[in-house]
Order: sequence, then C-alpha cells, then structure tokens
Amino acid sequence: MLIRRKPSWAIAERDATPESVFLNRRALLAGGAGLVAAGAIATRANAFTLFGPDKIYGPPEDDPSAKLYPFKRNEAFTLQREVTPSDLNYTYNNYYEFGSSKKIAEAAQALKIRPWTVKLDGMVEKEQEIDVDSLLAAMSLEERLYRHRCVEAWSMQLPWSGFPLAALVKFAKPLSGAKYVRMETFMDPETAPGQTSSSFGYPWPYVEALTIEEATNDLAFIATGAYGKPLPKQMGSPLRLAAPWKYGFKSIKSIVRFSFVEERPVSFWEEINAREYGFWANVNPNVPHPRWSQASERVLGTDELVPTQKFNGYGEQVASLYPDGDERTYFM
Ligand SMILES: Nc1nc2c(c(=O)[nH]1)N[C@H]1C(S)=C(S)[C@@H](COP(=O)(O)O)O[C@H]1N2
Ligand SMILES: [Mo]
Repeated sequence: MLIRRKPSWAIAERDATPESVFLNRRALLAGGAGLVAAGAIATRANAFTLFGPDKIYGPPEDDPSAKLYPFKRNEAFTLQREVTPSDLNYTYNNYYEFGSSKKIAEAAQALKIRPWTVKLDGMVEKEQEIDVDSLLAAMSLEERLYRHRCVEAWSMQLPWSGFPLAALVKFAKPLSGAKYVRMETFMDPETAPGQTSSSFGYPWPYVEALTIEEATNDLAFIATGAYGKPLPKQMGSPLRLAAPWKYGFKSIKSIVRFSFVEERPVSFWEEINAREYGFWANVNPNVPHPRWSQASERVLGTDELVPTQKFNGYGEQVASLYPDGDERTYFM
C-alpha cells in the first residue's frame, strides 16, 4: 500500500481548533511566554478580538456576478445557532490546493475565476460546456442557512447563495444508467502550489462524488456565494458543493467538471486514506474517526462545545437515502 503524508487536519481534535491556530500563531509571532500565557487564559472569542483577524480577503472585486447578489432567502432552512461571522469564515479555510494550514486565503487570491468553464459529461444526453455566468443565468438562485461540520470536529453556520445541485443534474440530462455524480476541482499547479508533486504526494485534482439520489436530494446545494455576496476565492469560488449532512471534505471547491458515471468514483481523501475518510462520510456522533471522537464539536467563533447530531441534524431530509442501518458503511 502506498503511504502518503497525512493531511495536517488529520490530527487530534484538540489540535485542530481555531484556538490552537490563533494561539500558536500568536506565540510564533510574539516569541514570548508571557503573551502565550495571556492567550491561554483568553477565551476563543477573546483570542480572536485580542489578536485581531488576519487581513480579510472578501469576495473578488472583479467578480462579474456580484450584481446578482443577494439572492432571496429560502426560509425553509433554519439554524439553531447564530451565523458564524464572515470574517472568521473568510480567514479559516481548508483548501489544500493552496496549502495545508487554515491560513490559505492570501495564497488563494491567485485563483483566476474568469473565464470559468464547467463541463457536464459522461452519461448524459449530450455533453456540454457552459461558462459559469451562463449557468448562473439558467438557474433559479436562492440563499439558504446551512450548518457545516468538518471531520476535524469543528462546525459553523452560514448563509450560502446558489442553487440546488438537483437543478444542475436536470440541466445536464443524465442517462438512466448514471448512478453517481463525480465532481472535479480545477487543476493548475502554477496558481495552486499545493498541486505540485513536490508539495504533496496527493492524487490531484481533488475529486468528490455523490450518488444520483444524494445529488438530487433537495439539501445538496451548489454554492456560488456566501453572506449575500459572491464566494471569496478561498471558500471555493466560483462554485462549490455544500452537502451539510456529510463531513466538510465532501463539499468540493472550485468545481470545473460534473461527470455522470455508473461506477462509484474514488474520492480524493478516500484514495489517500479510505479508512479515515470514506466515500459516504455522513456525520454521525456514534461512529468515531479512527483517531478521535466525533461525539461533539467546537462551534467556530464561540466557546461552545456541543453534541454532534446524526446527519449533522439533517436526518429528516436525508435519512431515507440510507435505508440499511449499518452505521459503519454509511458513516465511515
Ligand atoms: N478542492 C478542495 N475542496 C475542499 C477542500 C480542499 O482542500 N480542496 N477542503 C474541504 C474541507 S476539509 C472543508 S472542511 C471545506 C472547507 O470549506 P471552507 O474553507 O469554505 O470552510 O472545504 C472542502 N472542500
Ligand atoms: Mo473539513
């Protein structure tokens, strides 16, 4: 078996919190034990205020779709907690194409988001290529409040703007034999240094997939924006998946291709380590990650440690997709 380097987020839960990121960064900058101690007694929220956020890279200034925003909110989707502040979401990201830390926002500004062509291919009536602005024009656009739960045991809440993946599937006109939707991120090692083989031995480009039933479930959403504006590059501009009942790594960023296929694709992290990052990756507090518990999660931007919910709280919408009850099969 090929042994690849572990992603840095594949570490113990306590090491993967925003707290450790902020405190370690501060410790590094200050190089002083006094300040580390001060940081250590500060709450996470205080740590954020005390030390200040990084430079904020918001929505790209030259995004031609900006005029479409904000989209009308679909009130059917509600949260039990407050929306995570956008500044936190803009500065705390997983996007391995641009580096293995949470601080990749600056590096991600190198991403060129226009022209951006999306391929719809494989088992479809007719293969198509469509530019993202034409796709936006063809879709009915809305805003939804969704939870997001990373496999690293942190979570957040945010308003996504976009359209249901089901609408894109319909637009692609898949043939009846198509069983999975395979999604692929752009490949350009010149703008995304993480993709150079010297940086990672990873199987680029990033690939993810859902069954057709999952992809056409109303909850599967293609996000083109967040917080009422186009997506910042670091969040996966110009279009990314939001599958909130699954761990965050399923929600692939900056998609260039949707392929309709019969065989189950091997997803990016599954290929790296199938035992730890399985294909299904449905959120389940009762099935621990092999190296840490998934029973609770840290709510980003707060001091809260809250119980994790099965399907991240979306069981009503998606539990019927997984009729046979083997938790490990569906929950990694
Ligand atoms: N192409 C690509 N998509 C990706 C990732 C990535 O590294 N590359 N990281 C995933 C993980 S682990 C998470 S938690 C979310 C993070 O999205 P955010 O930075 O907008 O919070 O994106 C997911 N999609
Ligand atoms: Mo994640």
